[in-house]
Amino acid sequence: MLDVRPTPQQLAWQESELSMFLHFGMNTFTDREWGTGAEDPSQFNPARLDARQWARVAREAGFRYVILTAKHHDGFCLWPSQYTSHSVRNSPWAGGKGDVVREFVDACSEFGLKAGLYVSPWDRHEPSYGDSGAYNRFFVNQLTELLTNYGEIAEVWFDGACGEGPNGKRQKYDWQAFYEVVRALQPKALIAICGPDIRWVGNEDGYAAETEWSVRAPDPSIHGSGTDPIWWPAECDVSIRPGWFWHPAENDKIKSLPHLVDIYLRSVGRNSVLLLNVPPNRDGLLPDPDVHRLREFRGYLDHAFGRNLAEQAEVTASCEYAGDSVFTSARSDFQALQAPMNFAEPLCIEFSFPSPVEFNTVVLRERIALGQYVERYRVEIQTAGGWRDFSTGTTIGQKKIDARPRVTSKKLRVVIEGARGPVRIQSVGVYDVPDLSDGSVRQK
Ligand code: FUL
Repeated sequence: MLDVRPTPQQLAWQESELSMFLHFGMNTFTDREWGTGAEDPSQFNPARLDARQWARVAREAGFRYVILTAKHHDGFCLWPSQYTSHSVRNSPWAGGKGDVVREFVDACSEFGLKAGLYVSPWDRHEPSYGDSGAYNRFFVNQLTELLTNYGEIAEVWFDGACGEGPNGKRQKYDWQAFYEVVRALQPKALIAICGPDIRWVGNEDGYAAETEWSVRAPDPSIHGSGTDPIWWPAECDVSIRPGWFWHPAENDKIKSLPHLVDIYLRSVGRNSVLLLNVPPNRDGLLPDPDVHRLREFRGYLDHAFGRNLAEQAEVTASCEYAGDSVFTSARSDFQALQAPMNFAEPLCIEFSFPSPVEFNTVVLRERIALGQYVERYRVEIQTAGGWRDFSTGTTIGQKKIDARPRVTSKKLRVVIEGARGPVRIQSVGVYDVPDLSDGSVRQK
């Protein structure tokens, strides 16, 4: 039997569901997505920069982790790194005395958010780039600054992009050295994407796959020589705008509420964390239209998932409960409902409502602190002609959301038909989620 479990940091991160990405830097001022590294630091001047506004907006919209691009591919550093002149120190902003990373981490801690940093190994400014040993030392030095001087950093996000060096040579990154410095200086930090703790979902549209395991085979280039399965959960990154950085021409191209909700359902609702990018503008502020959309998004989620209809139901299950307290305060929230391991009978949890209920969405959760096991399930409703499928699926994990056409039924059952080990269902949610086109969605 597989017994692979998340670390406490991975678990907290998966349960948080939503992370915010902040792409901000030289590109914000030059209207580019990838700077060349030849930009003049004097171009960086966010007149009204307010990291507290970023944090307030993130907090109010329900995000728990926020990740700032401390250095993007152009090599411009949002902190006054002592290893390069290509930084805020040589910009007019705050008279060259400013430090965006400092303002960012302070604002995160004030608003109870976990701070993460994106640090691009690809550096188009640094002359040593392409001279592998020298550049790897330079990068470790920069990481050391970031992981020593700013208090707790919860996530380090390594992008895999690796461009051509100025001398025509290709840089070979020393990933193991990068991981070692993170582990030594911030042992609790999650290392994401080109990292051992959080896996890139494989696209930049914000969509996970229907089947999404947090238990995976290790990647030798990241995890070394071991072959045993590891806990390596997925993150879905996507921008609220077409680009990652702010561009004036994209102010009216913000993703619609239905689009964002679809992304939520196909990321958070498929056992992944959604990392949504919201780029600050040239003032150094999150723009009004984006902030407005985030408020709509939060308002919709609160409204849609505010009332779990399963709580009114009588619940029976075909298996033993581990522990004597079956239900917590919410009747649909099970503490370790455990199925027999051999699946002589499938695990079945049945809900009987006092009268027929209308719903269109079912939310299943496994108790992933103890592992991820379900590999096939079926949600059924009772009709005059007998039981019929509401939805069928494969993996559940931290959260699986099945949104389907609205049905009316007096009974619903969740049947776990296949699993890799002991199944622990954390909770079942039954919701009647407002249709986004019918005008029933209101802002908070
Ligand atoms: C990519 C980068 O090249 C993009 O500019 C952006 O930062 C995205 C999140 O990762 O690989």
